[in-house]
Amino acid sequence: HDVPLQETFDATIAAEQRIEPRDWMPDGYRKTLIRQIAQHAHSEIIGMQPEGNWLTRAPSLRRKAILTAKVQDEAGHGMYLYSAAETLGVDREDLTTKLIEGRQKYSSIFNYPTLTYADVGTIGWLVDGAAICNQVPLCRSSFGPYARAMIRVCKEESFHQRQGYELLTTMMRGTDEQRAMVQESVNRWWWPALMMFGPPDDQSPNTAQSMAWGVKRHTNDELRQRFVDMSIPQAQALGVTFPDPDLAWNAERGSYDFGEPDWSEFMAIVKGNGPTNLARIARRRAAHEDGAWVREAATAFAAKQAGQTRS
Ligand code: FAQ
Repeated sequence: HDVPLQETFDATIAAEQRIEPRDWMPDGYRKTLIRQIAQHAHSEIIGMQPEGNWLTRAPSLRRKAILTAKVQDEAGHGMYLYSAAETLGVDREDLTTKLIEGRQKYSSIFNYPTLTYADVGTIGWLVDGAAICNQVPLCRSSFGPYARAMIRVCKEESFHQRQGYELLTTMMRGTDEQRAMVQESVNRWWWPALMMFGPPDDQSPNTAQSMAWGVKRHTNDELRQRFVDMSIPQAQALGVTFPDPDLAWNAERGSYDFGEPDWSEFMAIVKGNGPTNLARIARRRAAHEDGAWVREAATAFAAKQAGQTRS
């Protein structure tokens, strides 16, 4: 009764059921998941740096506690995601090596500097907002461990998004100088946030296959549009504008029209030539090297424990 492996896989995908680590899967499916999950994990880990920059300068104990919790959550997300990638037969150590050697990508958004404290709020609102928009559908991704990891990640990202928006509303109730600081920050982050969704669909080599496999549930442009539509009322409530003269309600489509992000800037950043790419990787490399003694100690301790169990 041997059903060919490919047929079983195709039937599982067609029935909207989950592929699990021990199931047979095509090499391409495994490869694309490793690529996407590793890139996602690296983004969470590198993503600690821009906001971590403000930990020692948060304006109050409350803000510092919130920001510390958020940055720690990002580390946790990286860990769940590396674990999900490991179920596909790769090793976290190897993925980290690829990241610090520039052989695997991380999100373009983390290659911009955090120049003012308002950036902490804007990142929460727009960057975590974009991340949620992209990741909620990934809770239905066809690969079980990835989809399950996304559920908890999304719950935590919702808290991150709220803390950012609440921070900005507090600043908007402050002085003119604080309001100007929020608007200036939003001006810098709006276009990079739109680029998080990836290249336009007609320039996205992976989308069609990833949709067919149920790895992705929507195209890059669909999610970008959804994000624009949900962000505009939030901006109005906050009292800020987005730096796009082409933003306009399109009654026919029931959506907002918007301008074209600068894709040459996106390509430069993805290739490693953004304003902070080198510094981000150098910092990650130093943290990894400085942590070598912890890994050695943990390995020695585990070996000792294993020895004791045997005797
Ligand atoms: N940055 O064919 P596609 C967070 C690459 S949220 C850099 O469209 P795909 C939370 C892409 O890898 C951020 N590279 O690719 C947080 C591919 O290159 P490759 C992380 C990008 O995979 C908040 C090439 O361009 N979230 O961390 C980007 O079908 C605050 C062609 O692109 C995720 O990773 C980009 N923006 O679609 C943490 C979500 N876009 O690999 C701290 C999961 C594309 O062939 C603080 N990932 N590329 O060499 C995804 O949903 C997808 O991978 C996309 C890209 C939508 C990002």
